[in-house]
Amino acid sequence: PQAVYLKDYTAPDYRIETINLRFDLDPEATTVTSRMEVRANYDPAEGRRPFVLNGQELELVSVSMDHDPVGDEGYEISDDTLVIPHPPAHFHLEVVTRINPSANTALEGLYVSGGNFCTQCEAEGFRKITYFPDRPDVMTRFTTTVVADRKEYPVLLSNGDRIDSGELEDGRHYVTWHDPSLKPSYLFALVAGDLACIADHFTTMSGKEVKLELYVQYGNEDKTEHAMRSLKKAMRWDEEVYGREYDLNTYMIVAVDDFNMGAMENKGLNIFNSRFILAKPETATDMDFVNIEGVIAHEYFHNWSGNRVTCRDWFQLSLKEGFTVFRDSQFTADMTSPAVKRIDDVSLLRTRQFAEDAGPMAHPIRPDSYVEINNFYTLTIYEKGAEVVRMIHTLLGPERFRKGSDLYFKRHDGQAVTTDDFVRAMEDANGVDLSRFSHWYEQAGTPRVEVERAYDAAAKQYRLTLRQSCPPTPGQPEKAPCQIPVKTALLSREGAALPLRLAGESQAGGSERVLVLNEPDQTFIFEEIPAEPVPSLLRAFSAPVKLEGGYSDEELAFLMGNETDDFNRWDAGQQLALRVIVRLIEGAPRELDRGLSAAFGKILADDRLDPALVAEALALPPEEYIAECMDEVDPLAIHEARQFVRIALAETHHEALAARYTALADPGPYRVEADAMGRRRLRNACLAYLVQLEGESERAFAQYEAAGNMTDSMAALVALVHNAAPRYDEALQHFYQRWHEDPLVLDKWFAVQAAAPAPGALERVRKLLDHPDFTMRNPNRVRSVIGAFVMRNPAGFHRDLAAYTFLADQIISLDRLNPQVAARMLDPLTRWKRYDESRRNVMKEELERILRVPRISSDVYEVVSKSLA
Ligand code: HT7
Ligand code: ZN
Repeated sequence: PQAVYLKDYTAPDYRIETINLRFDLDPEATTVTSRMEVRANYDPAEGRRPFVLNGQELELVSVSMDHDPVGDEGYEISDDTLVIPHPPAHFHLEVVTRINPSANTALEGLYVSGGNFCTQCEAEGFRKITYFPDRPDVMTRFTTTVVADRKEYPVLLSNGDRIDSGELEDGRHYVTWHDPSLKPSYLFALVAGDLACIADHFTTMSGKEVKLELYVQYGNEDKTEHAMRSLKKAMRWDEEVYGREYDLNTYMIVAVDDFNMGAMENKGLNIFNSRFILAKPETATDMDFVNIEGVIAHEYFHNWSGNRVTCRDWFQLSLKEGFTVFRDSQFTADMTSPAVKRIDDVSLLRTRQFAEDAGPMAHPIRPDSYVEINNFYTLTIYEKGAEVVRMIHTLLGPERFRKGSDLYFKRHDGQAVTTDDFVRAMEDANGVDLSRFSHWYEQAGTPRVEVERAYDAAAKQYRLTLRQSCPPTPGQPEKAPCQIPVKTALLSREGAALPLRLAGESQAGGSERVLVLNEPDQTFIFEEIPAEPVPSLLRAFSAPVKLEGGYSDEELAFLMGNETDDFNRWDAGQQLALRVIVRLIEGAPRELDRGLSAAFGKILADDRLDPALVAEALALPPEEYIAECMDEVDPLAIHEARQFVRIALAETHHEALAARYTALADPGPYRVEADAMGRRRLRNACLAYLVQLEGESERAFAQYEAAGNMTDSMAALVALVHNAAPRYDEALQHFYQRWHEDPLVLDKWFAVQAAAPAPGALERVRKLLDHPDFTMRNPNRVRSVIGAFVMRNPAGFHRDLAAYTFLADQIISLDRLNPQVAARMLDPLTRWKRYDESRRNVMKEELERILRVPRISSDVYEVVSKSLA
């Protein structure tokens, strides 16, 4: 496989003015007729250039140009292109191809899911449907006719407006769609099937009526209310916060069971993994409800950040994904709790994105090269990309950021642009210079910021020296300093945020400042500080960096009790707990740290605090985050030390945990509102501690039996299964009997078992793979068993070296069916250098074995070869 480089980008040689597509649908042999009007995008006087169309796994039936058939001598065909060597400057081209959607197990292009046809074209799936210059800067207007058997496929959908429909012979019918917007091929979509439609409507800010249609399999209609409500909330929010209005007459969403990722923002016809649509209290947890709202919003927001303004090439992926994740995180913060949302986002970033940035696949948010673009839908592109947009927001403030986004959308509407264009719009709208910011786009790796503090009592001066560095990453041995906004306050020993006056300023300006670090090191001097303060740094995690604040345990305890920034208060607790666990791993005596225990007790008892935040504060850092902070990772030692602290906290605070658990019982009807969810979250956090104690498992079993919603039911089941508590098997069996016909709930049943850390995990997972309900063809099921085991169960997975061989075997089998999902499962093996010698050797051998497999996909090849380099 060959790498593609950003430096080789050139504008397309041909524009497609219009495309007319006709699909004669048949599961085994679908015929696709494509008619394009094509025009040279270069000066034809300089000589003719070949017209190159991408195509993969297509059976070519015929080619005609300007209505005349073209014989084999008139074109060149390879495994992935069709080339017309000397076309005129303007012509019409008809290409007829045949494809087999039911054999498409990779779920890219046109495939069959649950008996229905659907498409997935991002990033390069359109080339598996027909020959086309399949790149995001070739934008055109699509008219699509879908023809299929009326009985089997009564619903025929594509992008835009329905402009024609009718009956054909042999029981077939057709619908023609015209999309008035200019769009790249990756936003094309088609759906055909027998689906229930839930209809609603939305009046936009200018008074336009938009039809909203949600398509699901019959029987699931009662699980769509939350998705529809979320869509309307997202549409309103985007009008209010970004001034963005929906442009088409209809917004359609289709839920499918077999989907490689979460959802896809196809213009006017989103296709979703059913996991991010279907929910009712009996089948979905609070987390599912919140995620559904977030994903619906994310895809909706893409209508502007992604569709109306799209990416010039796939190196610019973070242009749409980073910005859209930032927008959806603002939305979720507004709909739920800003502090909880920030904590959840930063936890994800620090546990998973930081690891990616320190591993063999590390890449900048605007990569320089890739072998397989599907491997670049990463936490770096999405989450770090969103953090970079957030830093621009922090530097400019909300009003100036909005001016920048208005200019960006106005200037580039209908265009395919770059991340530089985004930053330039922010600069031009506000007359600021963000040129130092470009390193965030160009450099991989997580910067470190070290803090040195000094207080001069005589001069009443406080000096903060911030020193930045960034470790080398593959292909980038040296790093330039980044522009890092460090939101800062100084807290007096009484806990008050002091007024801040920097040296050179005539008067104090507020009690919180964004210090902008541009150089390798910089000193900030604060005047008139009456006594040595405790600095509150990087508030709300104002930059995606590793901060080394040099805090003592006492200072961390002080911050836990006195910080006014919710995120930093939570983080002080995490840092203290992390330190305690690391000391235990390093051999400290097995005693519960008194400071940590006291802080835990204080937070648990404080019923004035938001219960959701209390639940966050009681949680110990995840094992993956602890691993991130260690030089050599010993997953079992991490698990044991963390378990020791969990059990000791439960024993010490048994009564308080039980009292809080009882007091939080919710007698009212189930509500999906932030306050009710927060109460359930805290109650279930208490249960998770309690169930570890002798005699407490009955409490979890009783909750399991009494639960009237999936949140409580699942929390009890996890508590029982992950502690191998008495009667856990009974609960599992009951759960299976009750839910085995609901695929999304059955995924939870598989996942809870695959993520159980107790010895014997590998054998249990092998059995799960033999279960009649397991299938490699459904990505959700693969993620719920293999994914949960290898990515959410570090102790279970790393206990037995044979698990590495097991994972390699699964990847090899899965790669034949679905390379995209197979490549994602490789993640834990790519970290082989972080472990002790015996683990390292076996992981490396398994990676080498994968590489020797004949005809391995480019997806798996890229990840394995980079991790062995
Ligand atoms: N933009 C979408 C990405 C996506 C995707 C990418 C590769 C293969 C399959 C895929 N399904 C969806 C989703 C999003 O970020 O909104
Ligand atoms: Zn997205």
